[in-house]
Amino acid sequence: MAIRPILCIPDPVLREISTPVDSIDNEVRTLISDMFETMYAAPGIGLAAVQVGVPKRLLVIDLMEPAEEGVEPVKDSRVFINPEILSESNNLVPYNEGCLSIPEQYAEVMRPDRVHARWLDEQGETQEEEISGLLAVCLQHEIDHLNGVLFIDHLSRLKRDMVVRKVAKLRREGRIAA
Ligand code: GNR
Ligand code: NI
Repeated sequence: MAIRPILCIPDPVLREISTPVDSIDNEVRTLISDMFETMYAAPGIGLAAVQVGVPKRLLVIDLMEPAEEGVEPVKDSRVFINPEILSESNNLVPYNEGCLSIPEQYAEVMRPDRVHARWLDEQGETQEEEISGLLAVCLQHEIDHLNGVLFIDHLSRLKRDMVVRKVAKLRREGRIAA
């Protein structure tokens, strides 16, 4: 197990279209466990493989609440391989999103509140589920990553440019890696 470095904007790899996982071999299994370790350390609630520089259609999610005093958080780790959105609701809801690849920036994004999704689990079994709530927000955010899309792409040009400039400033000031 290893924590892998997370790519940040404007790294062009984040704009690549990830390719389907064709077999769940040991390399993919190692990648999955490294992604969980990287996500928990960050900490974050989701991570797409492309964020650690591997443009494969694979993402992990754990909505686990941050640890409260004296209470062990319950892990609820989920793996989505080659995920597809089969249909989505017409009802858009706002959520204040952040992204580990866009450090310290948050903005409200509108997305469908429910999606019908299909994917392969870690065992290669097909799963299909109606997903809502924070899981729906996070899954759509992660699937966007597989298509080279970032949450800032859902904002107005003005708001997006502000975020991009703030991250550039953080980097110039040495407050984020590279
Ligand atoms: O940790 C994360 N939090 C989050 C909050 C609101 C909407 C989406 C997310 S995903 C993000 C981790 C990340 O960047 N995944 O790609
Ligand atoms: Ni993200």
